[in-house]
Amino acid sequence: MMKEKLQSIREKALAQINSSDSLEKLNEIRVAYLGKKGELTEVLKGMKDVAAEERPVVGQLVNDTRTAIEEMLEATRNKMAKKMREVQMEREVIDVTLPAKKNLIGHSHPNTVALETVENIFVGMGYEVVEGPEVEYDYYNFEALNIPANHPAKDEQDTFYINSEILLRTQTSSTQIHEMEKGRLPIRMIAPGRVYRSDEVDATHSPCFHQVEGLVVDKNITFADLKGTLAEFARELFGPETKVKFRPHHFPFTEPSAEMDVTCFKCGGKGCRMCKGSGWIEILGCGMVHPNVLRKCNIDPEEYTGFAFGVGLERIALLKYEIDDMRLLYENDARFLKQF
Ligand code: 2NM
Repeated sequence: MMKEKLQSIREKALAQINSSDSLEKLNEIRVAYLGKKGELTEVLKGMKDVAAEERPVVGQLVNDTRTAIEEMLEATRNKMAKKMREVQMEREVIDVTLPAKKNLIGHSHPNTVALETVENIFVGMGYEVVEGPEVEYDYYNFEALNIPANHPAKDEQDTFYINSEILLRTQTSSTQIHEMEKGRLPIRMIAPGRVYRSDEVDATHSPCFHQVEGLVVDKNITFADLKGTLAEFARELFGPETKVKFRPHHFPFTEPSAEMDVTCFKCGGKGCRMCKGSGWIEILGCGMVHPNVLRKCNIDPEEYTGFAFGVGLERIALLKYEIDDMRLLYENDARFLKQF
């Protein structure tokens, strides 16, 4: 009776283990047969009803059954774990022959490219690149540049004031005053950087833009040096065929002053859409440093003379890359920027 019962338990358990498909299922089977209230445990509890002489044989049989079920559970558990590992490995396999994802690398902003071009031209002519503060004293931005207290450029309408003495610089010439004040002569420098003016945003204006201003101070510097230098700059920037012309102009910090035009690099001077039919494109302002400016910096205008110029960086970038709206430079739309 007992033997048959054990035999049937054993067969039932092994059949269930064989057809189980998960570790949870195996555990359920273990509990159902070997647990505290499991079938085999119940059999063990009934041992007291077995005749004393049969007990060792039945006891042995119970133990054998238990061992058989445990071994089968263990083997099946191992088989399942192995199978799961294999499935996992298969899923995680990396195909090293697939093409790699491209790293997206950015590139320089058109303003940066234009700045580096301008810097390289002047560094090639022996100039130093000097940067100065964007927040300036009124003195360095206006007073020392021969712009008197009642000058319209100082109007609150045009200038961002921090207080009555401190403002956001409207030009980088302030950096050149700092440099002249140091008293180290001669000077050959360019001062690139951000400048601020209270302008409405449109296709050619922004309240914050960039300038590169140049300054040379030495003995015997004449307007001929200015012309030769800026003509060479124009040729290097726009091509060797480029011609320049100077139109009289007024700046408070230079005398005489001029604006320089270059022959249109698109039509060569014949007149086109780029130069609005004139053949010329205005490119920079320049002049001989005003004696008052030199004197304010403790430089004797009888001994030293100098020339200076200022270019708008955005203007160069817009021209060189034929961009028709300055706002595009600041919107940071990658679809636009990646064209340059
Ligand atoms: C310009 C045009 C003409 C200029 C003058 C000076 C300084 F500091 F020497 F006085 N720096 N830059 C200057 C002259 C700037 O920008 C259109």
